[in-house]
Amino acid sequence: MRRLLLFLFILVTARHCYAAADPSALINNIPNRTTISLNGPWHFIVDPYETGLKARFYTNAKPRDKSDLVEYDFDKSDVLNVPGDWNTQKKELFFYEGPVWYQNSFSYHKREHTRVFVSFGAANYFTRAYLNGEALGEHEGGFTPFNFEITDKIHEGENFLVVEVNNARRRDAVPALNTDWWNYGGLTRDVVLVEEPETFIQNYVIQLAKGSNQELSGWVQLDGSVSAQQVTLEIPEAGIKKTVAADTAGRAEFDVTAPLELWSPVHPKLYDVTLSAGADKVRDSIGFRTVETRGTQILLNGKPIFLRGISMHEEAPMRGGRAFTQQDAETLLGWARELGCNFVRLTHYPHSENMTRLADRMGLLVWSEIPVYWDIEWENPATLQNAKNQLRDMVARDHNRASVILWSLSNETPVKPERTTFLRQLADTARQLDQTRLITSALNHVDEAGPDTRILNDPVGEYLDVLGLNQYLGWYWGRPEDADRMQWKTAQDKPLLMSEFGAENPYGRHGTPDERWTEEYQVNLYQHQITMLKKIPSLAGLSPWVLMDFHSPRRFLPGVQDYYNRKGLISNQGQHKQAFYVLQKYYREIEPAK
Ligand code: GCB
Repeated sequence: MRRLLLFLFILVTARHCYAAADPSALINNIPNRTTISLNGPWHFIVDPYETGLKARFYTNAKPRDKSDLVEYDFDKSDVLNVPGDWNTQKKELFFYEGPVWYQNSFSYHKREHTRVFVSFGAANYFTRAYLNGEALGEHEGGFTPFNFEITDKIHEGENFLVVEVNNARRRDAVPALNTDWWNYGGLTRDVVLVEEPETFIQNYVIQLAKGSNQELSGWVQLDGSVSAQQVTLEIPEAGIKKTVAADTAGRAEFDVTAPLELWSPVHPKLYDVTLSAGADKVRDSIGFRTVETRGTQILLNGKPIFLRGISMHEEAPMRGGRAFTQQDAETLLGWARELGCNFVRLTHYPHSENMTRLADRMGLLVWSEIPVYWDIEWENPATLQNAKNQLRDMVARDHNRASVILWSLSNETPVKPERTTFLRQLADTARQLDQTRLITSALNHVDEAGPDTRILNDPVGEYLDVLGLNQYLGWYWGRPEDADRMQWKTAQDKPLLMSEFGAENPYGRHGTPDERWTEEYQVNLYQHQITMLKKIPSLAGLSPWVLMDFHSPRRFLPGVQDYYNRKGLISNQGQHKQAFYVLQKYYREIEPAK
């Protein structure tokens, strides 16, 4: 409770002067908690001039009498569906960037000895939340979950939440002003009330200890006044039942040894895990596996694994807009499976928890990334703190997912000392938060060493376990055929993932292999890239760009792009382009026999 109050205090008082990294206040594993959904239609007011704060929209005022002046009325305002971005729900909001105020009334029946929180799966980008006119707090970052305690503010009977969500781009934000994806605004993931006992399990990690395939090691963090209590871990199928005492800060640590069936893409074994402490009990489905590197190899459960991957945005197949449903996750990851993947790169920000949980069940390995994208304010301490917070909460949500093997710190950031210092600090933070996963970044700083040799040479590689390389040979430079002769080296002797390459064309647009914007060009490029990739000794996998066409504000070509980046192997309507089958064939060839 004290930690939560401290966190809220910092959020409320200091949007731009964060203190040192605070522990995450996140309640994890929301899908398995006692929750009441607040999803559904919410009234909204578009507020381009930010009038709402001064006009105190959060009070949801009504005129007291017929002479009273109130210049807004949520009840008479239109509705948006939550979850969902506003851009694809209302035509007139497609290009809108700025504040939108949401309001939702709900009734609640109070229960004794129960604490109540409101949890947001994500809201893009900056959020201020109020319950019954009282401020709950603020949150920055468009893709990480957050929660506020409302125990003392929630009323018996009728209540109203007002939430301002502002997706205005800012120079000091993460990401900053420029991205190649649509800036979908809004309450883009589930909003729920969470009910917890007075002292409850706020978060926990139960994973294999680094370097061991039998020893489970982890911690449980309690929140509440009776912090020093017993915590029991049960994994019945593995014969594990262990009780340990939490310390006065509510932290309990576990070390248990048991023979375990290890999780892997070919055997995505999940165990039912239960944690109990006093009146609280939390269940989860957790897989156990090890991941490490040896020289230029990635080892899963001690054995080298080649990552047959694909990059993807969190964009909804068919209907468009931000993806959030279980069906969206099933379609996207189902396509990855059809392609022959054992790995997905979830770019360029943490995707919804549906995705990582489904990846756990399907046996897909995951690269999960924070939106430190292109150029941001490397020298701004608030920007660094913001990136750290997003990293912290990405980890806090998904540190029990066996599928997640890579935390990515950034994508295509320009090489300069202040950026390298920034990323080094993020790498340190990632290692403090999680010693069991690998750290990576998608890099693109390449030196020429002769006409046909390129060296990935980025000082940030020193701080990573795995090097990601985005290279657009045959699209942004050179011709697809140049790939046949190209040799790739890396400044650091570490596993290399070709994290992006690709070519752009709408589904069904045909021409010769040298004609840009055609399926044939994309096929040609994939064929030559694959020839090249096969010759890179340190290659540990690839995740070409990209699974499905996605909306981008930087792609203008009429009749070809129409505000879509069309580098998808699948169109946004689900049509498979010919290059899909080129990559599928390669993946089938290299898939080890089961
Ligand atoms: C990149 C970026 C990705 C872009 C892609 C492109 O290098 O990482 O976000 O969408 O190139 O299509 O240019």
